[in-house]
Amino acid sequence: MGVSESENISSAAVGGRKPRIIVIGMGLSGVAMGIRLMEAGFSDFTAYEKAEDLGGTWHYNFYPGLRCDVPSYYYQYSFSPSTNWSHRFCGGPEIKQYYIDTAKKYHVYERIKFNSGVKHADYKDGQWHIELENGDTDSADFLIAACGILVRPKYPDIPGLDDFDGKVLHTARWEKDLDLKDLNVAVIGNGSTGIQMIKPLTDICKKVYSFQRTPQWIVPVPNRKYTAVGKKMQQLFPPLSKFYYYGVRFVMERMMGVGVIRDGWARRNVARACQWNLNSIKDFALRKKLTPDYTPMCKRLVMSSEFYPAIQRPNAQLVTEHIDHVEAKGIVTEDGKLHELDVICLATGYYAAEHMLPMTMAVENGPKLEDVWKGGPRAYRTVSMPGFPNFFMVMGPNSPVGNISLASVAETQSEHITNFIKMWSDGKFETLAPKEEATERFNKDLVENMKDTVWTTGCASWYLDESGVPVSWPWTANKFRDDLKHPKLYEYEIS
Ligand code: N01
Repeated sequence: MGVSESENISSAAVGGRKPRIIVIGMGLSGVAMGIRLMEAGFSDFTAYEKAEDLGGTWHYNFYPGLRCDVPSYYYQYSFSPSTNWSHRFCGGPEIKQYYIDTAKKYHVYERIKFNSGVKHADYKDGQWHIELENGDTDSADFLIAACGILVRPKYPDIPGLDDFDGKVLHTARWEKDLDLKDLNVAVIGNGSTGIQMIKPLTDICKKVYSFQRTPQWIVPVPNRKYTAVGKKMQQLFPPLSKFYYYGVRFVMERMMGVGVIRDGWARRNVARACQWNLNSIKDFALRKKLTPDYTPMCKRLVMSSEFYPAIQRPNAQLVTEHIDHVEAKGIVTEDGKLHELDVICLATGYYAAEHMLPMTMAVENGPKLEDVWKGGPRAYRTVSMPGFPNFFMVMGPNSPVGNISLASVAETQSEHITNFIKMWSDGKFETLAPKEEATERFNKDLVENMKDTVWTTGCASWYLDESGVPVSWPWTANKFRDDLKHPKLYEYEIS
């Protein structure tokens, strides 16, 4: 992509009307959106970010062992590959720094207002008007929500949690400089987060208890360190890093991307790798406790070569008895046993279906967000909503969150949105929103196609909404890119 690194050059690319644009959220989705806007020459935008820095997930999370479970070469923008990744799966701070550096490189960073949570958005008199939590207001021709998915931490409803004498904290609300050395620590939850924490905690804690409600399938993926020579080669031959990007993308999309949407060799191979990994546990009783009774990838597949060795360390204990309650000294399981603790870590996940909430939205003489999403979030092709003119989402409902890298998803959606804004700039429309019947058709089709996906094969996971329908994409990555590249204009209300 030819994004100019100079604002003046990119501005020159625009010939028509100059839109005013508001972007909400500056995680990897918002940054991708900002870059695409800059590329198109739409530099009159402000990005509002409620945190004090950019990064979204990678800003809020800094628990021990935090790493991306997608290879870093694929968890970056295709147009701005890093030649400096330290590992195959890099840690949180390194990923956050990549997005900060990229936002700065493309002059997005200076358009961000931090500590600026948006409370409400109104569409009135042909414009979007927003109100911030601090009372400030702003208006624009286009409103783009890039508010993220795994944002709102889920706190478990465990009796007595407030009575605990020690510290209780959610992994997404970690404390800087928290010292867990020589302490007795519990991790409740064994999704990607809980499992990542066990090895680093066993390195320093006196005792680590992993409270498991449901076992997870775990695929082993050694986290290779990249050599200085390899990095130098990429710096000397920049096409090499693009080659790595597309190579990893090809493998991930053919393997995981296809495996989740239909049965076949990809799903079977992932299952074999998981079973082989599980068989590495020699203690039969422990292996049994760690054996899931559902198809691999039904829940988000956990990638780790460290968990099984770590949970077999002398200072680690897997607890499969269900938690009964918490009291001052620790956690009491249903067998009446008290596990004495200093710290309880809640790796209990997120409210994944709460896109944009708690922000409210309303259109004059039109819909309110809370009404249209009463039965769960719903969109047209993941990016727009009927009745909400000139409004778009990056990582909106049913984005392919379980299929492909979110960086790639954000790129595709940002480009789609920018193309519409270009049309506005060229005077091709004043307002645009998808038709209700097209949105209904899309969602019906989506639900129908979910039947073949692994997410509906019989497990509970954050992919499922309240009615049990996965909030992901039931088709291939190529179809996603193709659909968003070729919008069907007849499916939109255009004025
Ligand atoms: O959350 P989860 P997560 N009592 O919802 C358990 C991404 N991520 O934070 O399975 C006891 O997957 C719950 O048990 P069960 C990644 O996409 C990415 O781990 O419902 N246990 C489960 O074990 C991931 O999928 C990276 O029976 C309770 C766990 O808590 C997503 O974030 C790194 C409980 C929740 O698992 C979410 O992962 C980390 C209760 N009351 C995460 N309530 C990257 O590398 C819940 N649980 C990008």
